[in-house]
Amino acid sequence: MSQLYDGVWRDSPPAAEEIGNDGQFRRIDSPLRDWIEADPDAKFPAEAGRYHVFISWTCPWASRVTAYRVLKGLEDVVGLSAASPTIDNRGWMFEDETIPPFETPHPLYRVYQEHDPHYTGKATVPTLWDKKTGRIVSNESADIIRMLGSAFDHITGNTLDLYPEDLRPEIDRWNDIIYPGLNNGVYRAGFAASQAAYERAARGVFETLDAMEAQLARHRYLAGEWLTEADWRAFTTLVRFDVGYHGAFKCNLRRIDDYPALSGYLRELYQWPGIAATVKLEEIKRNYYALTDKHRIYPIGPKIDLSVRHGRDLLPGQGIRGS
Ligand SMILES: N[C@@H](CCC(=O)N[C@@H](CS)C(=O)NCC(=O)O)C(=O)O
Repeated sequence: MSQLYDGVWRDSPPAAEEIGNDGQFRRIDSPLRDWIEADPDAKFPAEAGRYHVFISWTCPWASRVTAYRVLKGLEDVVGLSAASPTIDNRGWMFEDETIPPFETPHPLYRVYQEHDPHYTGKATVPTLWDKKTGRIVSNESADIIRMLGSAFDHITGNTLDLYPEDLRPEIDRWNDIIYPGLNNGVYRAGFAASQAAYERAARGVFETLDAMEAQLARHRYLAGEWLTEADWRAFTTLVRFDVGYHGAFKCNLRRIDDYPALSGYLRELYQWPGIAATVKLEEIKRNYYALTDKHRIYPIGPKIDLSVRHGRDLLPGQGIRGS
């Protein structure tokens, strides 16, 4: 993968840390981890119109952020630029609306160069940018959704709580299962460079889906009766599964559509007000096959209709706390 070396963008083979001798894919930790806070004296205080997020509609990590932007009513508060669907050796490209000081079109790495002219590392979506200081606040989606989840509440008046204090142990427990087993598990299967590494990762994906199915057959949401962060972190991988990971990443023991509870749950989340507009299934499919098919050919199917009735209202559940 290409990346910046001392501020210069270079084509390079995958970083040695990403594919080990054992053929296993290991995701590199996000290096930029600052925080937006409600406190006006914070280093990055929450302010309407100050922050901007660079995303790709195809990326499951960036989609956590686009989902939260909708759920928390932040569309007019935090700006957004969406990359062109596929990534090439320039990295993600922004060819439509973007913001000063960036020219149109510009690659994502320009944002990292602006942040630090000597930056070394990858340029990944989502990237949360502070227009006022010209700095990147964070490029870690797990942190960004926590910030969007509460830091702007006094500005928007939206007090929906996706990480309620009393449910945190249960949410954290599911996040700790779903991140390695599913969110990153599909990537460890798809980017594996040995048969053994692929099989271990792909089998782990289905063990995780089986555990989720067992929970969701009895409970409306992962943490019980309330829809929380754990569900949205699961959602962005589940919604990509049948069109992308099942074929392009060879996670093909079963489809989500084959799981009665998981498929209804996926449809409920997809049908949540505003969420469907953040899911671009055709772009997602093309991007995953562009990553894995040497001719960049993507399949004509599967046919998916996520607008069908989900039937989850038969289980006890109360939506998002605070609604
Ligand atoms: N840990 C990061 C991962 C982000 C990430 O890997 N994004 C991918 C797209 S799905 C990317 O931008 N990759 C570009 C690259 O690896 O050069 C997060 O959750 O925010």
